[in-house]
Amino acid sequence: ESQLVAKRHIAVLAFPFATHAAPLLGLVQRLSKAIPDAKFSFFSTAQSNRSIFRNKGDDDDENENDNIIKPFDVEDGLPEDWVFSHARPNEPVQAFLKIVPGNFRKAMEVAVAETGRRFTCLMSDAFFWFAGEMAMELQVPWVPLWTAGPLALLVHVESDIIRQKIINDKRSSTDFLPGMSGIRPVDMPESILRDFESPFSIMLYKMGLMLSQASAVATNSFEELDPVAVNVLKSKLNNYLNVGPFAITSEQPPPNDPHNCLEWLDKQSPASVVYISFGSVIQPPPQELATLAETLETTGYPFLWSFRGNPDEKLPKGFIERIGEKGKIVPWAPQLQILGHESVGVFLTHCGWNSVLESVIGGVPLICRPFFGDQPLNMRIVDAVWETGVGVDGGMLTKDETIKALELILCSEKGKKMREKLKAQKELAFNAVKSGGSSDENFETLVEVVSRTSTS
Ligand code: U2F
Repeated sequence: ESQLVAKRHIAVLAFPFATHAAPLLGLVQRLSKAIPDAKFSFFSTAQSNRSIFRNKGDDDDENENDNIIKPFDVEDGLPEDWVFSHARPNEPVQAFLKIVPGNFRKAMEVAVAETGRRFTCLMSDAFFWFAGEMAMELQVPWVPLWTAGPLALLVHVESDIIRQKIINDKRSSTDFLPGMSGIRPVDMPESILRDFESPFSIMLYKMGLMLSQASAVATNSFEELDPVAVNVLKSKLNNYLNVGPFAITSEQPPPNDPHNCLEWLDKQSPASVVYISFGSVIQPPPQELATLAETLETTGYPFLWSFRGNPDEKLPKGFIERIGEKGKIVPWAPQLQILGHESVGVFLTHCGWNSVLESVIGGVPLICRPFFGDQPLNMRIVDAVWETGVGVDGGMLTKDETIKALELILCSEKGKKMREKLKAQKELAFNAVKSGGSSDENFETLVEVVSRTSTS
């Protein structure tokens, strides 16, 4: 046993849906370079592991890394003959949450047996509050990664008081909380004020309670982006560490551009193109897709659309033919490089946190059409606090509202101002990741916590 103790072995428990596992793996790759004697066992579903480990690239360096970061598949909880249905998109998440943490425990035993090393640290997606309990049992540090922004995290940490003041005392904003002035009930994730009972909401609630037990909480952001929320969280959590933005701290694989989006962008004028993406999972309802298509056709702005599902079936008849070279619709796009391309003038987004950060790095103003979770909050910060985009309140995009937002960003002085503000944020981001910057120093602390062993 004593022989096993000293060797670092870090378990990493990933949430295998949306853009969660890939940023966690990116962080683990950075850590593995900083802690060369550690082994990392990375636990996710077979499907998730296949997709994120394949995207890692395959030069020699990476192969060497494979011995150090080893993927282990955990059960996904779905019947063998299961097929995805757009009518029940949440099925995989629901099935998965039913079998945690047992599926993780099983795979973790395999990893310990295979490596001959017991775990010295437990990293996880912050969603997994039970990883905090597992770490306590093992008497090792728990280091969760929160993949969204600081304000969204603060909301979960404060969910009891928010529920009490807004639901019981009928307060109309969260001004009573430091770091949260100007946030309205409509901006809150549904799990806080409405949907209390779903397994997902319960998980988020328990996460909010458990995070104070973590040895460190990492976040994909940088302190200067939302200093007020960051400071409140620093006072509530041990080692609250903003170590991003990951888009510029992690090595990015070369752009994967089979549909030649970047070549198409080269042919467009500067700051003229509308880039549209609602992230990795969301498909707006049919009526809204039709309205958006009509709006693009009427206004005539060139557009690049990363489209989930089959556009021939989902978009109005004849739209694709009529648009011709004016628009490009692809199943997946190299978003980071697209947002960094000078032809892109505006990003119509669902406000997923990764997209919001990537728009800062690219300096592209946003039109925000949030759907769920942290997205309405992200919209509120972009629109009302940073003033780097336009929010769409009340759900669906209407034609008038979209035209107005496009004109404002693409053709008015206000749009120019937004770009200037984004330029300043971008500079702060690059300063944060430089040697001696806030994210760089926070990463050093993270390395220290993750490397702790019970003998050190
Ligand atoms: C969940 O977000 P999503 O995965 O739906 O969306 P984002 O956080 O915006 O991340 C999407 C990522 O996928 C990339 C894009 C982002 O890094 O660059 N991408 C791409 O490369 N090409 C494409 O055509 C489309 C996307 C959740 F829904 C959000 O509410 C959370 O904020 C988020 C983080 O926790 O996770």
